[in-house]
Amino acid sequence: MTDVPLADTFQFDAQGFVILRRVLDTSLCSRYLAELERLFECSYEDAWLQRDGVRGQTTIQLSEGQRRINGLPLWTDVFDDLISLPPIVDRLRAWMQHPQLVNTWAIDKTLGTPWGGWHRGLNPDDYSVRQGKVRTRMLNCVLLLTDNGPEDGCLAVVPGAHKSEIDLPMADYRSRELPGTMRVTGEAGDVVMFSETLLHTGTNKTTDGHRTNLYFNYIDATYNPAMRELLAGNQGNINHYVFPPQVRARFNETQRELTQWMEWQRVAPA
Ligand SMILES: O=C(O)CCC(=O)C(=O)O
Repeated sequence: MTDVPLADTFQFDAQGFVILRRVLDTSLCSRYLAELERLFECSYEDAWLQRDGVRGQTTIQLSEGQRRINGLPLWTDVFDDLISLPPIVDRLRAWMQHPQLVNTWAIDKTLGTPWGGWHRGLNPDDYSVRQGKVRTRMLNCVLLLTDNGPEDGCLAVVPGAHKSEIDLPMADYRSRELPGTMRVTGEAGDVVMFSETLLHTGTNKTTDGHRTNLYFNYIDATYNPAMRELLAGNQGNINHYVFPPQVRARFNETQRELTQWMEWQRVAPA
């Protein structure tokens, strides 16, 4: 583990996010894109979701032009290295008490994808700084596999709103920018790390081609992911959060450490 530059910690605290440039090279991005294309073409039985009203399917058509797949390491080992990339892991450990991976997913957008809804994974009281030490109880790492230009359906945030407790009438801001919105743009290979207490959304895509990102989302070990999803009415999600022992067996030490909570989950045999 190397020391995270103080400037990064300052920026993460001030804005609620940082952008790490050129973390993945072009050939890696192409490899990941090809693997995602293969995974999007597969079918998933999701038999455990047949109960009425249980949400959390593996693949979801989010809207016209927009696909999502959840639980990536359940279906392939191609993305495993992303759990232990040093620049990401160093910052997770600097800005969280005890980071543990929960959900992993990919979103692919094409022309016509509409705006998403503004949201945050946790409330601002789950973000704090004490004696110079940042603690966010959920931190999302977005890996850009294609360029994310301002019209490509990029992520949008309100810098600093990870601490904001002022409630706006959100219905007035459907499919449009909140005051102070910033479009988070970058090139293929860049990584955005943001506190999930930050207000964020995905913007609409008005350009040709694909905008494809990976999301590796971490929570603090003191947080119970099963109860979080149960209370939110998304209890099916937990099934793609937990990797069975045969998946974790191929992990290196860092990857195992960052998924340690899964050892204590009882899962059905694959
Ligand atoms: O990149 C995007 O389109 C937004 C993704 C997002 O906010 C989410 O998956 O929760």
